[in-house]
Amino acid sequence: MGHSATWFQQLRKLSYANISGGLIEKGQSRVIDASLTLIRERAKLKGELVRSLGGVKASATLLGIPLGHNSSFLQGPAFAPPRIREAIWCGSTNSSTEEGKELNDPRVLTDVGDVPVQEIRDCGINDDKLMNIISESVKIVMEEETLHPLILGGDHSISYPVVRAISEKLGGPVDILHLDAHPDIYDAFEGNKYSHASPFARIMEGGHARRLLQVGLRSINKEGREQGKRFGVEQYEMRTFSRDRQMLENLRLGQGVKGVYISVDVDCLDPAFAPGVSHIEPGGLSFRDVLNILHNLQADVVAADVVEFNPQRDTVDGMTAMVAAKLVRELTAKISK
Ligand SMILES: [Mn+2]
Repeated sequence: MGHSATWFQQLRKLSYANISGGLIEKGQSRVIDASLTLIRERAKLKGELVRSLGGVKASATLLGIPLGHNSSFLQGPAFAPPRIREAIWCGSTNSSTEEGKELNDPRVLTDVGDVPVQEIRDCGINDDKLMNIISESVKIVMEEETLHPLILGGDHSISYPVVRAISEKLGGPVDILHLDAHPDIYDAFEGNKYSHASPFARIMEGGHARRLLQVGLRSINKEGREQGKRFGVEQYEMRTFSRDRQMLENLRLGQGVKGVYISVDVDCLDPAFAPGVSHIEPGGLSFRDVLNILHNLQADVVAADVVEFNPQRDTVDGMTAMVAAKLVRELTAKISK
């Protein structure tokens, strides 16, 4: 990333020298078109494959968004998608989900690759545009009606353009189940409205969610609680989890809206279960707590994300990669129909 910053500085110097803005913009749009074209063609192919196999309403479709620069602390989540894919298909376990869905069946799980975030940024494209490209990529996947996005983050900033795309494409708000140590609802963080600490402020302002349930919270300050009240967020903190458990393990969501979106920040888990995250916050959920919440959730889950896995902080045997991969596997079971 230091490399692209340097390259962009060079580009700017050059553009001050003699290159017209128009020339650079034209080049940027060609790169954007190429990026979207690859996702579109892969989505078409996977959509055709799933249709030809028949009998499917929804296949979970992996779309990686290797973006880490909106993190306030470490940027490692940019490197997560390939590590998660590797762990999903790792030979140490079989390809069946806990409730018996077969992941190697494309009617259950398919993949359209990554949004080439670094390549796009390397061309000097700013975050306003990048967020639109992410939204556009999600909508392209959804053009194939049987393909339902399952997003591999990336830091949590990606949830805003993803949820925006989903609610725009479906034509109304969704309910969101958000598992996280943090509410990520700052109006802006260190001046960045796209910060990974702010996506849910953008989502709620935009009217993209009706209900937002936050579960696993244990690092929340005055602004986090005030913003929560302001947007009518249902915030469940770890300090009262033993009291809330029964209810949270029997949720029913999404009636009267376009569906349910699940956003899982890996740091919702206690660091004993998932050490490979940027913000280590003790006192979190167990992996089984999370699975109980997901398995028992009654909802039409239309899409989901798994974010904030930081491979640069993982153990040498990639334990958190396996944790993130199992979250993806069990979310696949939830999405596919
Ligand atoms: Mn978090």
